[in-house]
Amino acid sequence: MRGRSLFLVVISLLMLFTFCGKKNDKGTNNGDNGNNGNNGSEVIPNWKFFKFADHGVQIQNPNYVNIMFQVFGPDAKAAWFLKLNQFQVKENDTPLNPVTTLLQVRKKNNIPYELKTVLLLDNNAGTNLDSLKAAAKQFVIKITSKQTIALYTFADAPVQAFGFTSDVNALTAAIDAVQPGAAGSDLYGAVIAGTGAFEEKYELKKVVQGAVVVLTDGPDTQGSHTPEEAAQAADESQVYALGAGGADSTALKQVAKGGFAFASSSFVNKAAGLADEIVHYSQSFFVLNYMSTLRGFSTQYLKVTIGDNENTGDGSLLQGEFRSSYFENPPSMGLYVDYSTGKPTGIDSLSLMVNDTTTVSALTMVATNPPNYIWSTENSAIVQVEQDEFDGAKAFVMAQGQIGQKANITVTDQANSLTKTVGCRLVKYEAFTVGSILFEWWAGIGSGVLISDLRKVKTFPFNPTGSKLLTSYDMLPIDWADNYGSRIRGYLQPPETGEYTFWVASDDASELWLSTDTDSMNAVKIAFVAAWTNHNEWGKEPNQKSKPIPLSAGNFYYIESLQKEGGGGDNHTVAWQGPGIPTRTIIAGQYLAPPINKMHIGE
Ligand SMILES: [Ca+2]
Ligand SMILES: [Ca+2]
Repeated sequence: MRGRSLFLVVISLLMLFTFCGKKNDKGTNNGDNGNNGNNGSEVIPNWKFFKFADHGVQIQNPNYVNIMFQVFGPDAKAAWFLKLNQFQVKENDTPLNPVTTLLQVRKKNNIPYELKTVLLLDNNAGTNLDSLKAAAKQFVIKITSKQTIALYTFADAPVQAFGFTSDVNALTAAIDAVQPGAAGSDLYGAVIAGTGAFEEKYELKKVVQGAVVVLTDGPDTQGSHTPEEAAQAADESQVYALGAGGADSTALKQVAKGGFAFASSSFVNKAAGLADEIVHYSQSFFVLNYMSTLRGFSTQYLKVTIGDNENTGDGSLLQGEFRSSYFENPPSMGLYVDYSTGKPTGIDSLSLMVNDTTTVSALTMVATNPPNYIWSTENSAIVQVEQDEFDGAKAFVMAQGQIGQKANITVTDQANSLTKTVGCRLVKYEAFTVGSILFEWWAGIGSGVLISDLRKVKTFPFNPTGSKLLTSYDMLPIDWADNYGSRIRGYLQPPETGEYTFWVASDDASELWLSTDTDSMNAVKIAFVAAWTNHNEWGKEPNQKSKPIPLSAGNFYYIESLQKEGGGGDNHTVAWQGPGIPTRTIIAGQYLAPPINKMHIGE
């Protein structure tokens, strides 16, 4: 971060398709044919036994359902080779039509996926370190796309030699640099540290899986942890072990549910084999994606099975549910940037603050193939574009030029032969100060009770009667006048990334507008009061509540509400709920910032 705050203006995170956009990434196009991206000629096992591991159902606007799971075969081996036509999906016990719903299977190359692998290298004194290092190097050289590896050594205690990286040269150098350590081998401690080095995550915008690989040629002699402790830590994770001569095979089998190999010779080849197993593991993660025809507020039930599955017991059936509350018909086929329900055609232009970074997201609507995005810029001296390493649908746009300069950015979905260009214009950098929001009022403008009665006033919006800063999104005091209109506006900075719901309450009518960025021109009406409510009465009219709106932590979004008072009581309040705001709460000043040039008004 630079001296001043750097905004990541993440606009619309509805990542209906969030796919890898890496060039020449094998298996990226055409729905992933089941190859592991590593060796296309690999023999496909003739298994008849399959077991699901459920990672949940997630829905996306306008009507996408994503079922996330993993499949294992006999002996808990990863079933990496399954194809779309081997899965059967039922909605409410009715088989899904795979054609009309555009049912697709997506794997790691088509989603924002990261495989984190911890390589634990035994370096206690007396170890045949050269042999273990050769095996470790053979392992890291087989790194695949979307995989990062961290290196730990364990003699007296586990020590991180290199953090998670996809840089094979750096890992190889780190392996070469490992020196013999203390006499004791902290094997169990290493397994505990390795399994604790990552956190698995199953969200559409980010899937993280982890694996641990132990390379050792001796037992745990250090003794600070028990084999039971190691087995308990390993139970939560996919642990693989490779033991050379002298290794404690009983102990390793106990912790290595992912796979265990014992080799006194051909140690290096076995390490490469483990690398393949781990890739299979990552390839056995599936997302079934389709466009549901179901609508309405009901809970819908899903079942997924695999044809000809000899497993009829535990894990043979995957069950899930979702609510179709906000499902709607999708817009026409095309490539959209920053699509959202409030912005159904996405954006065509973008105002960028000089020296600032903005995040944009591509979406192919009604894709026939899992998309494969490439981002580019017309002029990198003005606007630079950097594609997200793990989520190719996303790009970081950096304004490098001068105020007033313009340049286009373009995203191409190669898999669906679609292109979208967004015009970028550089504007002045603005720094926001959180803590309050601007309240403006127009007095003596008649007894009308509609927002149109405020809008038609000549002094609206540029010449309010007065203004002051509010320390929360609540016009206080209430019931203070008649025949006036008010506007509360500024910028909202959510504490976490996720979907937020907003409510507006007012007397008399009101409208609540929210932008997809800091530009007020991009604001859309998300909620309103048609008649009037009591102070902080949120449920009188259904339209007081917005749909869930995806927002990104730390970014600023322009927010504005209008209110018109005729006579009697009067109030004007906005509340929200979402990540970090567990219950519906009037928006506090710490999440609000007033417009730059109005900060000191009324103080
Ligand atoms: Ca009044
Ligand atoms: Ca009133």
